Amino acid sequence: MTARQKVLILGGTTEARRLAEALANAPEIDAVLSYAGRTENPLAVPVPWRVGGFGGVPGLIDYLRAENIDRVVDATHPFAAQMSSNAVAACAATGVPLVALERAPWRPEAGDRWIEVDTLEEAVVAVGEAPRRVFLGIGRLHLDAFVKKPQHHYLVRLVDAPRENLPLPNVTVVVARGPFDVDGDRALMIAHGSEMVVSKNAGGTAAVAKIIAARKIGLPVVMVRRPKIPPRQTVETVAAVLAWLADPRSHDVVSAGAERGV
Ligand code: 3Y8
Ligand code: NAP
Repeated sequence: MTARQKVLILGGTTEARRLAEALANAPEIDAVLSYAGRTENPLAVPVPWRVGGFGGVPGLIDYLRAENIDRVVDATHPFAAQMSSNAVAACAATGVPLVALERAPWRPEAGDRWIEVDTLEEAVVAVGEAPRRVFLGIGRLHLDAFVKKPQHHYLVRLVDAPRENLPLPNVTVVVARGPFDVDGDRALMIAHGSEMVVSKNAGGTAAVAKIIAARKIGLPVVMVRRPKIPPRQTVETVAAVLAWLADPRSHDVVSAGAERGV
């Protein structure tokens, strides 16, 4: 009879929600899912959830100890690099085993016209100088990067309606929460005369529609590569997380990781 395990899921993605759904009925596990509080009404999940930052690495260490967390699953988005980095540091400091649930990046396929860049600042340059109609599928948090290119018309998709005017003079806002579908994104881009798409390489299925739609229409895509994240054990499926949670040896993954010097 193994003791009950308390599992912290760092969430905010489709995979995190699916993991929460899988753990809701797991007999030996008490899961809690954590949101940053970026959106007004995060989707409910069938396990207890919390909203808001922890207060950096020290705050996360305090939370892990105060809540007697036995395992951490980092199921955040590949661009949530600060959260993921904090999780590596806090789990190393407390000895709490950590695994990341992360989807593979998208790779260009036949017919794709990708312009790959390392940062959003490089994406702004890649859009070019001649006025264009650009679909910005990158959310709200990094729109400011495009203020220096007011000559373009931007189609911007947000999870929540903006509370104040966006900093872009020529902008059309679409309020929608994914997952998205190819026909819907294709129709959206055609309706707005989009000539280019800007996207993060999120991977997974819920945001890929705009990439496939751009391929079908023949639009170029400025694709932002993922930020670097410190090394940690990573899996790509909910099933692999369940196997990791069930494996008593993964209790010492932190020490094993330390031995390997990762
Ligand atoms: C708050 C939780 C689920 C999770 C759904 C996934 C899929 C749909 C696609 C486009 C791209 C974008 C954005 C996107 C997608 C899923 C997933 C994903 C991209 C929610 C959610 C939270 C967030 C935060 C939000 C960011 C923004 C990014 C919009 C919930 C809906 C662009 C990323 O307005 C804001 O402040 C939005 C902020 C971080 C990126 C940015 O920089 O603006 N996600 N998105 C999480 C929290 O508080 O911890 O509200 O329910 C989750 C999802 N968004 O349950 O199925 O798994 O990736 N999210 C990107 O990929 O580029 C939209 O429009 O094509
Ligand atoms: P980030 O830049 O890596 O994190 C910034 C700070 O936000 C973190 O240091 C932490 O604050 C807090 N935070 C982030 N994720 C959190 C979580 N799940 N629970 C509690 N606090 C969290 O993160 P981000 O890119 O803004 O992403 C925020 C959330 O949106 C995450 O849940 C992520 O999974 C989700 N999301 C992001 C994207 C994206 O494109 N970035 C896409 C889809 C979903 P403290 O230091 O105070 O702990």
